[in-house]
Amino acid sequence: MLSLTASAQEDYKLWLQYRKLQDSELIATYKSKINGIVTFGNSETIQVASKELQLGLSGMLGTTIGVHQNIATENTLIIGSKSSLKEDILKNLKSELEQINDEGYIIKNISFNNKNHILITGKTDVGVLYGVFNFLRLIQTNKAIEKLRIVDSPKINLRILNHWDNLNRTVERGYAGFSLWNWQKLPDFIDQRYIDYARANASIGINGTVLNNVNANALILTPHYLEKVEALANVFRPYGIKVYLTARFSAPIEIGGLKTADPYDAQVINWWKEKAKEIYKRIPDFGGFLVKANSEGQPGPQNYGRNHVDGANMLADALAPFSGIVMWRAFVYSEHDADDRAKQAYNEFVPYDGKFRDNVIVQVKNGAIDFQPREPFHPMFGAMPKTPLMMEFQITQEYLGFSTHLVYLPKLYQEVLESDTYRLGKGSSVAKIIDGSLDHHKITGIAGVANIGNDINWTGHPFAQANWYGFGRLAWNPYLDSGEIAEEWLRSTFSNDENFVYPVKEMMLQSREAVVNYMTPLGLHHIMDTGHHYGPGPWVSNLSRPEWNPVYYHKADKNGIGFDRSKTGSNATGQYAPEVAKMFDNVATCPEKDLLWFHHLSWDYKLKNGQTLWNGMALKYQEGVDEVGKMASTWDKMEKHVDKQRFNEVKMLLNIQYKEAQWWRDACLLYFQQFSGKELPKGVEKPTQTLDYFQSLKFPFAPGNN
Ligand code: GCV
Repeated sequence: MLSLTASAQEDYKLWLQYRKLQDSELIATYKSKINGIVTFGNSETIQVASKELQLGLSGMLGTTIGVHQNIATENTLIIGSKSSLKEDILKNLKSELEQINDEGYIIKNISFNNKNHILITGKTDVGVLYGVFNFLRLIQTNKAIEKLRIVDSPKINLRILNHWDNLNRTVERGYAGFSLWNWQKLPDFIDQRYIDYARANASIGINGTVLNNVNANALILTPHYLEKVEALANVFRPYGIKVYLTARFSAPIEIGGLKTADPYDAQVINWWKEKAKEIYKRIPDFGGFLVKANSEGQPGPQNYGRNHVDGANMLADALAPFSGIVMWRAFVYSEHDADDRAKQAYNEFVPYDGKFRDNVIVQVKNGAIDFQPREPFHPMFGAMPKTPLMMEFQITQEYLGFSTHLVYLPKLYQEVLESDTYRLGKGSSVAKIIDGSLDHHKITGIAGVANIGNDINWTGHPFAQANWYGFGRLAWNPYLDSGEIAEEWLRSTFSNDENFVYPVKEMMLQSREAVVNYMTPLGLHHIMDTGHHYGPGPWVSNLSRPEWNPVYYHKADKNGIGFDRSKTGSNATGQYAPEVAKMFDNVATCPEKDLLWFHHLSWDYKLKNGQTLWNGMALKYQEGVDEVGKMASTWDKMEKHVDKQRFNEVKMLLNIQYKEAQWWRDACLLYFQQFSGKELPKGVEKPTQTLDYFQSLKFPFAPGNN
């Protein structure tokens, strides 16, 4: 019979391990500061906050930390929001309270009636909950709690996970098992997972979840499913998490019995209004709709000769009376448009700037193609000042080795967020666009395509948990450093031992560049195998849509390799601000990491290090393989710091990653060598197999590919 080992349960606990601290002196110090918990207010949110504190503190300090009825005792931890706290406690907090927004929090050592306490407060109970999780993180990461004055608020309003979960529980691009949502057992059966999911999300500040796939099924909007959605919304509410759904644009036909879904049709308009009413009756704080329309075969307003604005605004009007929002995706490209795919979303959306309703936010992927290991930032971020733009990152690793490869994604997120759009001159970073600080938008948002499934460890790879965690932390504050986030995560998830934390943090930070190097160095992109996107497939050229074929992207021939997007090519560079366009246009100033994204260059082109393009590219592939080798040897030294199960899991996965990095190197170099006609340079290992062998590999049941 299958039984869960203790360490498998550790996997399940994510970064909320709360295991007893190693350092007994530290425990004694913490204990001396925290005798008990005193709560003000009795909302469900305050109750879960108090429960979490009891669980966390008792676990980490190895003794029961209980709830006290009042603050007579010395050294309590006081939690409660502004509206429930005593006036004499509040009176010294004026300036801190002015600095936070509704979800913000304050953690402060205070003295009350001549006794010392730690206060966690905010303007709302959810703010308090965020403060509680932050306080627990201080203990988890062994920080001092003597002179606390933490005043913090999220910089982005909508911090949302997008689940690409289908109603049959398969997950599009999901590599961690089936969907968490057990639709058949809902609404009456509430899986403990739903609660733990909410705890984990709240602990990193995520405040929304889109439950179902953007390739949507209209049935989610029928009463049968809405009842189940309502049950989930009830579970998530105390944790500050709102539920959103994807809306299939043709739902009025499919489940409404109408003949059309034309956004100008009065019956259609009315159908959506009634649908919104019905949803809000069940879920008064329903967040709104996420829509993929006229993209990859999904229905949309263009089916009726209307445009994105018509479609989005119609839905926005239906939701507006209830304060709901529409997240309208800009991931569009068409097989009928001969222009460079990278330009199409911009071409289609930028003319609509300023035309969307106030409760519409346009959701834009981080790059103009599709969640590649590296893409320059999407030009739309610098081009629609009158429209709130929401970032869409992918947390699940569709193009980055599924849940088999260790790739620490916050490094990628940070690179994008820091990119300068130059929209208002130097210093107009993508982060400033999406947090609204540059254009003062009312709604601001960031979405991450979830990497979560019903695997015991949630994310398939123990280190993929860090990507969920890091997404949440950057959603809260897009200016955080990915290295600091990695450190926090390691300390909370595994150990505070610095002999573990520092080398493993280094390994995580290196992992993103490693995957770029062994898959798509120097700006190459979208050369993954067809459909499932697992493994290399630079040779694929037989798909019905040209822009689905890797050959469309690398354009390798005997003269060279790369996509000319400069002004002499597709002029995608022209979609950026002049300063940025100029930098990308000129091969001498274009960062080498983006070289072949923007330029088609001869095999003999000289790189900055003096190598020819062919040699430099081959060496990059080798570097990627070597980096994975180093990651594996770093991990091998960590055995004494990690429980057996997680140690072995990661070890096995790194071994697979090493083999697959070699596979990538060999398959790509053998394929491109046909065009370059050149030998592999010294330092690049001999291929492990022939090109024919690599081309013969098929993966008919690769996960995530519906
Ligand atoms: C949900 C890519 C993925 C699709 C995904 C699409 C999207 O094309 O391969 O699985 O569909 O992006 O983001 O809509």
